[in-house]
Amino acid sequence: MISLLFLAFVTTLPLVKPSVASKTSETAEFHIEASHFQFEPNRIEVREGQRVRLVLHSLDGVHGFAIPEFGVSLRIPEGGVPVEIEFIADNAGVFPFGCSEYCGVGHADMTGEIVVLGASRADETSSTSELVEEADFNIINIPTTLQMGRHRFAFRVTHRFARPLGQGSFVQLLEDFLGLDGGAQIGLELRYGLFRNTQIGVYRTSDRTIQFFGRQRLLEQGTDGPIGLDLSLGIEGKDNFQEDYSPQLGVVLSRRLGSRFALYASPSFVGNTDLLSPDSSDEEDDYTVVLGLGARVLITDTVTIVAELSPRMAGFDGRLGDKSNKFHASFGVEKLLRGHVFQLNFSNEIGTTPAQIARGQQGPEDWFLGFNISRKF
Ligand SMILES: [Cu+2]
Repeated sequence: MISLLFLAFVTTLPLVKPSVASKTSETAEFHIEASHFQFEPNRIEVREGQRVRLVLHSLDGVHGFAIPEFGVSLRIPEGGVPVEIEFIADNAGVFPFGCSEYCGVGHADMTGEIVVLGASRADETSSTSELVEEADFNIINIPTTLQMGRHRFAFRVTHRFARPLGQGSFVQLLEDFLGLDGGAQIGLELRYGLFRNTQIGVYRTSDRTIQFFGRQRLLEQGTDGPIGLDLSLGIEGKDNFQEDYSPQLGVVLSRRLGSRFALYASPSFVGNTDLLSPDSSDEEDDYTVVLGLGARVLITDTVTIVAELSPRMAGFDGRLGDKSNKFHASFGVEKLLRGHVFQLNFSNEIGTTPAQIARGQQGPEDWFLGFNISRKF
């Protein structure tokens, strides 16, 4: 500890700004933006014993910033003038920070946390400022528990090539350029942070389905216990939300294990899934309970392997008769690049909305190429 302090002391001695690269790599630097009523980012991750430099500025009025655990407390002036503070994260754990200057009605919401990873885990940890396994709001199709800042936007494109990868010979597939010539199911999604823990959005797929959805944080891993828990609500309708409405109600459970692995379970009820029965007088089976299961494994600082399965637990079981009632499965690899998440994925169906996944689709066992791109604003 003494030697660490000494090292930290020595590395900060030359206060001339352009510091040597090897020295800056010792210090974890974060730029934090304060505004009514949030910090962005509101979660930072460092290693135990690491020197941390925070550069804070306000987007509007006066705010404060305090991490009681490390004796950090300072005032952030209005007008965007940056203020800096340095400290050593000499204790492992998850510690809250918050605004220390009363700034209005949402003042109490201005909180966040600093994750200090224990020395035993330090070597397997990246110095990235976010927990990258929650880089996006969806694993592939099913939701994660990633939260949005209040009044922030996110945009997402989903694209599923309609040509099965296994159809015809490999040469034919190449001739069709891996399915790029065969049409696609394309989805566009806009998401908005209504409150700090509440997000809403709208998603439209090119078969003219429109879904409205919302997600509410109930529990946050670390702060509230060992898991993250969100409530998820939605309704989708076909023909531009004109018919065949499917209400959706579910929860999303997440569990991060270390800094590179996360597991998800998302049981949900999807109504009006059996559109094929000629007369829906038998309403008892006109719903499906889907258990969405997902995993993310961080391979490098910016590359994640993702996978999900959506087995049906109750209700309408996919297609009628002898047709396949396979459940949705998908896997992919995603790359975080300059604020965008690019994901290349393979799915056994081209459906992407909750009702499309619950209903399933007819057809032989096959796989479809697709990609997702998302961007936060
Ligand atoms: Cu405040």
